[in-house]
Amino acid sequence: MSATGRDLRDFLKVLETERELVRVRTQVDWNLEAGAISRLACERQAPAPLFENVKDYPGQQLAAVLLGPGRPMHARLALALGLENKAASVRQLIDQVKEGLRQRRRPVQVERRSAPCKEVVVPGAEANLLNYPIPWIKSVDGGRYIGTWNIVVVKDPESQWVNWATYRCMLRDEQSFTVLLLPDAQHGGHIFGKYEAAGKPMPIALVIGAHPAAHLAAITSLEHGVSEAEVAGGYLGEGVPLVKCETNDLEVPANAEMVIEAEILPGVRADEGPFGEYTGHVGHGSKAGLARVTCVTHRRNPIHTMANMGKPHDDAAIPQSILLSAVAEERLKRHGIAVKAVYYHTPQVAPAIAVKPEPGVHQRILGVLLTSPRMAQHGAIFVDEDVDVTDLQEVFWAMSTRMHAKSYQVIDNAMANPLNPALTPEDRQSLQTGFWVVNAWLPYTWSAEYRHAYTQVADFANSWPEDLKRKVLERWHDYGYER
Ligand SMILES: Cc1cc2nc3c(=O)[nH]c(=O)nc-3n(C[C@H](O)[C@H](O)[C@H](O)COP(=O)(O)O)c2cc1C
Ligand SMILES: [Mn+2]
Repeated sequence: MSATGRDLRDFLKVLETERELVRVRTQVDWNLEAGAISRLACERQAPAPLFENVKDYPGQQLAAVLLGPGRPMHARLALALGLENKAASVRQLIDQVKEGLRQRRRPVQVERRSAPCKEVVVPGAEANLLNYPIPWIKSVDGGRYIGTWNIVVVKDPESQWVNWATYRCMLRDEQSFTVLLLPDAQHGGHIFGKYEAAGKPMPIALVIGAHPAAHLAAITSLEHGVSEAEVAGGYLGEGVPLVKCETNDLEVPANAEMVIEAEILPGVRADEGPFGEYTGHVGHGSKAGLARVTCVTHRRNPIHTMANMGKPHDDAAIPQSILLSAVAEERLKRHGIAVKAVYYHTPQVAPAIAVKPEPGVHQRILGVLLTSPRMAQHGAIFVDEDVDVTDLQEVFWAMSTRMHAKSYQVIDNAMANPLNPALTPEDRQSLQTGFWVVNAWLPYTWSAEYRHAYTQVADFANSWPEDLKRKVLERWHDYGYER
């Protein structure tokens, strides 16, 4: 068994031991209060709250911002990935994710009688989603959000490939909720298009409260055909137990806290949003697919979960920055491009990329990023290999000192992400926008003499002979320094 255990409850114990979880015993209202507390917890890098006493819902709990900003920032993500050191560096986290992506493991099928998520089975006709402490997170949101830290499971009717992803889901009434499906950018939306063209409902399973390894797989940007269940096994270090649904042939993590089986109706759209988003701005409302519940199964005294996105940082940005960086490094490597490192300070938006400047290399990288959904939606920042892209201060230093005004580029007609707050009214019409490229690297065409005269870095590493540096490092504490 991995260090973080097999289910959400094991993980909560790990968080508690590591002082990254607070049990909130005071009664808290699901209506805005839980949202306000968990947002402030993100902004203060305070532990994740586990609301044990939710108004109107005795016996049920609500866990918020499980992988949100901790101390240090990525502490809870490090623990979710099975690392013992919660102070693991961003670089170590990206490498751990890459290891999980390489070491995928097949899921293990389990019988329904040994699946904790089936302890209570509520048939569709009796299901009432208002029986669960679904939070209204922010005042600006369009409703109560049943799915923010969830896994939406769907099957491609053509290839039978199963996709897991996290798509926000808003409660509509006792037996229905909306699912935000975007046909161009998501697998879920693309697959739904196939059901809808055939006039058929799309069966889905909305999974709440699985082990974080499963949620991490669901939010990793993977290509069509890759099994997120196997990637979850890679992150967990062992095959994830799956069990069949009651009313469709999908499979779900057997030890999840709750599974809502439903179908998304063809040709039907309902109001969805607005919703406070990972860009730190509120995503506008639109029309979304409508899911009708066919069955609810859950553990006794289920623990519900919620994310709380907002102005950095939040529990979407923390995991997704690391996951996307790992995926981008792997994908660029597969295209034969030797980048030193990629890091997303805000996921999906504008990666910082360290690469040795060579003729054409930046264009080749842009070619890959711009044709991979979610890889780069606003822009890209290129720096030299000596810059640590995970350190915002270094990236900003490179931008401020090495970028020539004339090297700034704009690429026209890039795909627009509707959540981009900088889109003009015209961009929103055409769903196209400009893509900016910051070239914060020094031209490789300059001679060695010119570089030596004007571009030497003045820091500890570059300004003294090796033997003197070694001596200073060895004697550091002798000088009276404690750190
Ligand atoms: C907390 C959280 C909420 C998310 N909500 C959405 C969402 O509502 N819609 C969406 O398209 N992506 C959302 N994402 C991002 C996707 O889950 C992620 O990009 C995933 O890899 C998409 O999978 P897909 O490629 O199978 O569509 C969310 C991510 C997180 C961490
Ligand atoms: Mn996918």
